[in-house]
Amino acid sequence: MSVKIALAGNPNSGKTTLFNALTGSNQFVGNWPGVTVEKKEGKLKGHKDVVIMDLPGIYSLSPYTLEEVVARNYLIGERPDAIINIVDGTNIERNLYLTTQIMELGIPVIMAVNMADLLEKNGDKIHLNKLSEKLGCEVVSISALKGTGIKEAAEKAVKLANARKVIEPAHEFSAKAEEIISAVENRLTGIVPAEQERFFAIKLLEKDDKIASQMKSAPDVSAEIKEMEDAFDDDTESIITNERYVYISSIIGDCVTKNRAKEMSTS
Ligand code: BGO
Repeated sequence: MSVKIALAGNPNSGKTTLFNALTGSNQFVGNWPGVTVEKKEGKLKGHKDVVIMDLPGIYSLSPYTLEEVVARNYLIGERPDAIINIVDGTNIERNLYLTTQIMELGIPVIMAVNMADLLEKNGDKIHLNKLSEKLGCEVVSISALKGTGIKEAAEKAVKLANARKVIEPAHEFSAKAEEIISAVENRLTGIVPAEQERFFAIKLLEKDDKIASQMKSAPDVSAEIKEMEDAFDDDTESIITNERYVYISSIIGDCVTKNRAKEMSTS
């Protein structure tokens, strides 16, 4: 049986370099249906039955750009067997914003922290075990440019895809936000697969006007939106963005050690 692995990451994270290294000349390039966004897929080198789907480079799974809509429609609609989330290790804080959303999709994820060569040169350290523990997914260090770690990342992704193990996303927002998300999740039982409830609950709370078309039916969550906006005195989209940044800061604080000497000499 063939296995589908999606490659997702921010623009400039090294996604194209990794895709080329993983698939070689075995690539098919076209457009996503109805839009002029490039669609690239290829066979993983040495694995006739593993397809790597290169998603457009995105910063978020929000509905604001064509690329974001294409990427998330694919992830929700086609449900790849696993996702390789490539992040630029030299810019990890910014890249984690997308990661926290990818982790909510209920699809097995492996994180490939790219630019290992630059991190080493800069003397910066990312504590992979801690990061893995915090995020609830496997994390590997790679240099897409030098080719280091990429075989290991791909093999782990194939293993995850074949295991088809559903992952439980970390619930790390503030207690009040989690309480309201959970109330919306309960209303999605039977409407979306259990492992996708968090993703859809958050999108409904964010008043994402394109998400209803991805669901059998969308419950009215205006009462929960009002409860959240009253509790935090802000609009739900800003509240959730803020919750993500607070969560990301706690991850960075625990998992990244910057070379202070280098930072001081360049600031
Ligand atoms: C240029 N290490 C290093 N050092 N660089 C890397 C690595 C890595 O592991 N991986 C990727 N890059 P894309 P998206 C460039 O093109 O794959 C570099 O958008 C340049 N080009 O080589 O394109 C990669 O698909 C001139 O850099 O990313 C590329 O995600 C000067 O990161 C850039 C310097 O990679 C983005 C770099 C004309």
